[in-house]
Amino acid sequence: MLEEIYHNVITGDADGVAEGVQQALAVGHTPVEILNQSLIPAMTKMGHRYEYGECFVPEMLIAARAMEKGMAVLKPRLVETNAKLLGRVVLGTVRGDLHDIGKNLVGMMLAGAGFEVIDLGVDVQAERFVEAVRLHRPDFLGISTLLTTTMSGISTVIEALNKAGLRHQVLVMVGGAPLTQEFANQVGADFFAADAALAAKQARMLLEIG
Ligand code: B1M
Repeated sequence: MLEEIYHNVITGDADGVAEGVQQALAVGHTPVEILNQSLIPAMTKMGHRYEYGECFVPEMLIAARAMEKGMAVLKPRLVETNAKLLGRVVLGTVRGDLHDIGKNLVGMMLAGAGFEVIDLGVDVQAERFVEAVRLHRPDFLGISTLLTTTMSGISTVIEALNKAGLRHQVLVMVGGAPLTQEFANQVGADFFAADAALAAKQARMLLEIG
């Protein structure tokens, strides 16, 4: 069943993915199993195909839409929580970058861990991040990027926060495939999370230890 979902993401059969996810949940697979054993590996496979010239942007886009349809079914299960709100996170993908599947997943996991999530979307200018921090006074600012060409956008956001005198007010969390802890240190972020589950776990831990 998980293999069929994997296959349907790759071929871009969005309805097949949504149905497959529903069926997998019905027979007792956990949302995290479905993510880690079918949806994410399928997108990783698409990335490799693209890298080797075996598929092109339209195929990636169609696969991404199929994955999003599966994630929409999973979302209520991932965010199910009885916990009262732990804190607030403002989240977005940096300017010039339109990738949002990973960021959305991070948002779902944070919401599931008990955070209020304010999602600014994709292609977010530094000024919008700053304004959102000023307005919402979040505990965390989460910045995502998937492209090596937009990584420097993260330091632009951090510099803008510094300039606005807001840097001390918020913990900056960064993530996305090309990033590392070393990069996070270099640009003056507070922490790097390698995946959505770790992002939620680390954010929770940091708030708990104050
Ligand atoms: Co794009 N793309 N893409 N793409 N795409 C990559 C990233 C790429 C690695 C593919 C490749 O070459 N193998 C490559 C980047 C190369 C590089 O920079 N070195 C690439 C490229 C080149 C491009 C274009 C430039 C292609 C073109 O037009 N010529 C273009 C750029 C457009 C733009 O952004 N301006 C482009 C476009 C697209 C689509 C629109 C077709 C589509 C995006 C659809 C969407 O997001 N709505 C797309 C896709 C789907 C991909 C791949 C195949 C899959 C990305 C994904 O969703 N992965 C990707 C290849 C790959 O990653 N293997 C690729 C699944 C997702 C769950 O993982 O996003 O890594 P990920 O998120 C993880 C972690 O990184 C982490 O947690 C998530 C879940 O565990 N994480 C965080 C992410 N954000 C975080 C934030 C945090 C913490 C953790 O805290 C705030």
